[in-house]
Amino acid sequence: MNVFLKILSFTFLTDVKNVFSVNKKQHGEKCYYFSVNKSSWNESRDECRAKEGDLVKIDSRGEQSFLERRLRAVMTKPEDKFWIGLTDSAVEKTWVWVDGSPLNESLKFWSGNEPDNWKGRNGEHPEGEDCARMGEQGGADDLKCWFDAFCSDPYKSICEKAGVTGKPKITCD
Ligand SMILES: [Ca+2]
Ligand SMILES: [Ca+2]
Repeated sequence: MNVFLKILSFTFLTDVKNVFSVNKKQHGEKCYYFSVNKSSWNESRDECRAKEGDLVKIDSRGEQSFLERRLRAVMTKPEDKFWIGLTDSAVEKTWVWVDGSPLNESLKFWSGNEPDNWKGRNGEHPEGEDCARMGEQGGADDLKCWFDAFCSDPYKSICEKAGVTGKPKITCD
């Protein structure tokens, strides 16, 4: 219960002078930007890096819980899911985060039968699904709301960057 209360007490920053503040949320020492631009996974990543961040890497159950809850509030329909910084495009079935670290087996939140590396209804995507997106508008069972998808498809995305430690609290520049 304490964990839940902490997650619910995040700060909403309303400084409109920089781009991370418009749609950003602060959790722990990280800042998040929920981009409403729809683009491929690679383009989404470029967009995050242009903001001096990267696609989000999920390091804890608390972080997954925070993001899952936040997405419920911003998703406009069931398929309105968001790219995260996880891909198996280099080696099929080997999922790695954007910082190069492997997916921790005890910290994965795939939905149902995902990842299924679907190749399309008529096999029109022989490369399969190699990028991860997340979100369940109605809430996810046990936080499990990751789905692999075609990297070239346009979706919204979650960028993350480190907060700036200062007094009295961490801010998102
Ligand atoms: Ca795959
Ligand atoms: Ca899939």
